[in-house]
Amino acid sequence: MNLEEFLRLNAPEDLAKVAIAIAGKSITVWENIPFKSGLLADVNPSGERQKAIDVYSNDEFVEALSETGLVGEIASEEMTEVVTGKGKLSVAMDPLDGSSNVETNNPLGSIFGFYSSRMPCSGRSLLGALYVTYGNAVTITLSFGKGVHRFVAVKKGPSMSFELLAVNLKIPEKPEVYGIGGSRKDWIPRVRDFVDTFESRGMRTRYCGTFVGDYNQVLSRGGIFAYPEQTGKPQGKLRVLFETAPIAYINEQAGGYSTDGRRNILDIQPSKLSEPSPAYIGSAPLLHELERLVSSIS
Ligand code: AFP
Repeated sequence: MNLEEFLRLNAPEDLAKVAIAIAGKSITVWENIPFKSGLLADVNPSGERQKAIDVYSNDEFVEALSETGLVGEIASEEMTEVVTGKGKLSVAMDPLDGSSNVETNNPLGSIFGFYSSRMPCSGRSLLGALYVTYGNAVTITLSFGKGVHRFVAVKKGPSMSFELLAVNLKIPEKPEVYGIGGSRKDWIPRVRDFVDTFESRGMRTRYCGTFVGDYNQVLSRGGIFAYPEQTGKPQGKLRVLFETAPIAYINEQAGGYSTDGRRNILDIQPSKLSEPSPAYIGSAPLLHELERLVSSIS
């Protein structure tokens, strides 16, 4: 079954159309990474001036979303203001997550949250979320409130099709991997102490430096991805609206839990579009334990 067929049966029509538009455009973005990122600085098939890959992917997804006619607001990590349209949906995106990994060919990603309210708003307004990973294959992982499902891009004739890879993904409760961003010396002491217990629990470190690449392996293997509160950087790095709330939504649909250390990430009400927050995301038992520990700071 492909993405279109699956969504026709399992998602509201407007969200299905928007997700299909994103899927199509993700292939264009992926195909253009070597050209638009400067990897092949001399080779630019369209002959246009080299654009930063972030700006390029932002413009491509804005175009795809706008063309659906279903979107009222688009907010992006790459834009200071929302782009408005005539539709009802609000879409927040990180069009190219992990772009500093282009040179090393680590996985990259794109993240989308579909909100029912005007932005900024909390994750409780999410109607669904989707992320693309550009790794050894291009995959889409999504949820529209009825479980988490994954699709993989395959060539079918002259074009690409997203075929169903897995339904109802569940994050294992037993934690196996951990990836923590930022600098260890700057993590707040309670986080550092908690992370120090991981090896003795049989967990192994895994970190690629792209949020969705790192989250993807936590979803498959169980464990935690975090970008913690740090001394001198109490809000961490990742943005609530574009990044952590959409992934927290998917993680919750997969049976996991996500916290900023004190409350569910989905309950954070950002006051501006690009507001960051500390983020700890993963297997429910481990994440509840972390929240108890961090929130007990007097
Ligand atoms: P870039 O898009 O600038 O590469 O940042 C990626 C990111 O926002 C997120 O994808 C990673 O989890 C996080 O940064 C990694 O940050 P550190 O390099 O500070 O660990």
